[in-house]
Amino acid sequence: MKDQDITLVTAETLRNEILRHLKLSIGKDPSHASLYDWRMSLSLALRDRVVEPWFASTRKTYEGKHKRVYYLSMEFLIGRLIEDVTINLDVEEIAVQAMADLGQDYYKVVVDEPDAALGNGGLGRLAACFMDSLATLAIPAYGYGIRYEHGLFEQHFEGGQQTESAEGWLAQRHAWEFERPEVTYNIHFGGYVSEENGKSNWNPAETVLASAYDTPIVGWKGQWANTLRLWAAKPVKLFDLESFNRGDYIGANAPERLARTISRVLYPDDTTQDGKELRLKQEYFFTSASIKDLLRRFLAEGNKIEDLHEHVAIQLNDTHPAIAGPELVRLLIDKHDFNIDDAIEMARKCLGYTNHTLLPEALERWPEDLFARILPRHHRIIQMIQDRHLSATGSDIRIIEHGNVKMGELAFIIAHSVNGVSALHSELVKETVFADLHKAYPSRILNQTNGITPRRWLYSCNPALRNLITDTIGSGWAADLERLQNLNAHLDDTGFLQAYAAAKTTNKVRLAKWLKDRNDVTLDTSAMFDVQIKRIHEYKRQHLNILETIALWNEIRDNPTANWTPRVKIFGGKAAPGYVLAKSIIRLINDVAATINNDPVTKHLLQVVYPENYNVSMAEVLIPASDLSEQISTAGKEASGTGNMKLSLNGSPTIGTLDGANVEIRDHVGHENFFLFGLTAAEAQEKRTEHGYSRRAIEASPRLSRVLGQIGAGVFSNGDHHRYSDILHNLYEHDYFLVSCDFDEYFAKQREVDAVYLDVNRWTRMAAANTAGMGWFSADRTIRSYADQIWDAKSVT
Ligand code: Z16
Repeated sequence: MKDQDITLVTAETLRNEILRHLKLSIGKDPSHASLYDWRMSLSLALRDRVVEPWFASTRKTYEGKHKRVYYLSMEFLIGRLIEDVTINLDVEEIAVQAMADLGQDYYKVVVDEPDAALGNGGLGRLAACFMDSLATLAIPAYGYGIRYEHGLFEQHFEGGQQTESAEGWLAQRHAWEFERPEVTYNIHFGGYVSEENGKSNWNPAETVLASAYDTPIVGWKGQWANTLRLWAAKPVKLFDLESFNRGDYIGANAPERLARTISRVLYPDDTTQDGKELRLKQEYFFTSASIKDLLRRFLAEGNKIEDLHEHVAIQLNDTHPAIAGPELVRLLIDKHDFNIDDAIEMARKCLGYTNHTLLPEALERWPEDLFARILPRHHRIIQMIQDRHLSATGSDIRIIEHGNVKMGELAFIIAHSVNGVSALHSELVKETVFADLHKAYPSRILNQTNGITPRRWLYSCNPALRNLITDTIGSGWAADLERLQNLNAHLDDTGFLQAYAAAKTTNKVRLAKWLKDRNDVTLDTSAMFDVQIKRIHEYKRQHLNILETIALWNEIRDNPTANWTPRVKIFGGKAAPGYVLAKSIIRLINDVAATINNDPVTKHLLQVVYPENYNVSMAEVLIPASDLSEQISTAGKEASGTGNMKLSLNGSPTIGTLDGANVEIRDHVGHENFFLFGLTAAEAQEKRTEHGYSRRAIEASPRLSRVLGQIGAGVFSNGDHHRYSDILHNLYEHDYFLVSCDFDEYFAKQREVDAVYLDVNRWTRMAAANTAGMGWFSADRTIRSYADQIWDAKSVT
């Protein structure tokens, strides 16, 4: 690929473009412009520079009749875009200069942008990383999702407890999108199915409009741009004038209210599904609009419907869009005269399904009566898909069972490919949730280990390390991350290690300043920054971490003059609003922080900080500053993890279990550069069959018994003995996640971490070896693998 002229821009031209937008798009004079006005003007000027490569990409795709990938996802957790676009267009210095010439601080403008937080966690962020890599690899692709009015809730702590408030990213104009009022589809719900001359007719009861908003996603060096198309729900009829004329002013607004509810808010549960009607409507709403849209594009190009699979690959990001299968079958039958068998076969050739979890509470199932009421025609089509599956395979696995429509089984059966997201997870998919279907379709399950975009998660968020890497191995690594291996030749070079440590210190100082400004806490930047950032969940075991923190505190107090390694324990993450035990864990962390941070005996050695409202932009500050990455989930429960990859890439060795992608990270960075502890997935499963295992483990551990005793005695709750009885009860009586069983080994491994950290050279070498070994985890590698093995899609050169 050769660089296009379009990215050639000077500070002067960019400055003039910003001024033009300030005047003509925002309607402001420079002397009266607010920070918001400057941000809008800069964003619009940058967006202009994406439009040419965007058009060029569309044109090439069309002219070359290239296959397109359609990535269907309920969530796209993209975060901020100014820095992302600037870096991808390679104009950061120019942008800084242009803003300075206008008397503005570019970085102040960057952090004024609200995060686009249209996702809960890993699954949504993965979709965003994939969009970045698809554009970088010049694979023609569309992301399809929902334009939620409110993204993930904002988290606050009140007396240490999580409260939530609505997020409002669209309260301000979203500078990056193009509204497409002409691109709309009618989406139907409810009603009944009638039969006429052997044809089924869906007579829906309700209709809403899906209206498109496009955001261009530009790849590395501006060589290619794809589209993220998000659907907003609007009323078919804006306003009920009849009601209004009757004097019914509330009733007049009813159609509007009903429709807009559908794209109003992102469901805040990551791994539980609550079977609510609105959620099902959201899923069908965006899936149906997306399928109709891709069919329209395909036919508009003069293609024959029989060739659909040659031009279209549809990937289902979890089961949330699994209704795409029956919807495509329905449209092929009703609009294109396919018979049911050919329609199913065609749908299968187009569809792939990615599984992201084994947790039973996360597997989507809909009460059959609800499902049949909202989607009566699809209900019947699913029965037909099931009948054909049963007779073709002799399997007895049903999609509809015990009055439930099971979306995992539907997705598995209607797709030609099913993949897990790490090697271990994919094996467990074969052995557990889909064991029987795997027997019926033995070549269907593949592994595609997750990846992360190195542009956002190293190049952009960690300029100190970025510059050192480029100085050491040359440029070009950001789009060819395996080149980081060239750092291995420098791991015994003292000058390199000193520079590496200096880059880490720069990032720790940046974080310390950020926390000072935000929360007025002071960090000792020579202490080890020990970081656990992710959704709060029992399986991720933040409670294991905080229990170990208490045990360490005890031991420092017992022996305050020993050679302790100073640590700052940093937590970040949100709990689902309805997840009571997770919220209890949050409160415990905050309570422990309040006690420990005020202890004059230990405060210079141990500190706990938990900044509220963890999100993508907070991750961009925390990750480069981390020394130690906590990846301590119960083995067999974390499908992959991607934060584990970001931290290791940024020179933060892992303390972790053999779970998800940790297994592969350890293999890539070297076993000697990874702090392993804990039961394996198989041992964990075995342990659960031993009666009374948790109480026995607690009684066998004086250290853990002491900690649990303190919590029960109210040491961290002003003498309240009951505040944490839920957690304590859970640990003593069930402990499904085996906190008690892994505790001692975790504590011991942490002391090993302490010892290595005191040896600065050894630690820095380990950190640098992590960076050097992580190239394989680029999402570019992941996307190439999907393109080869699942989509049969090619880069356009
Ligand atoms: C999610 O983020 C994930 C799984 C899931 O069922 C629902 C949501 Cl919202 C996560 C997995 O927990 C994580 O291990 C994985 O890395 C990530 O999906 C991307 O695959």
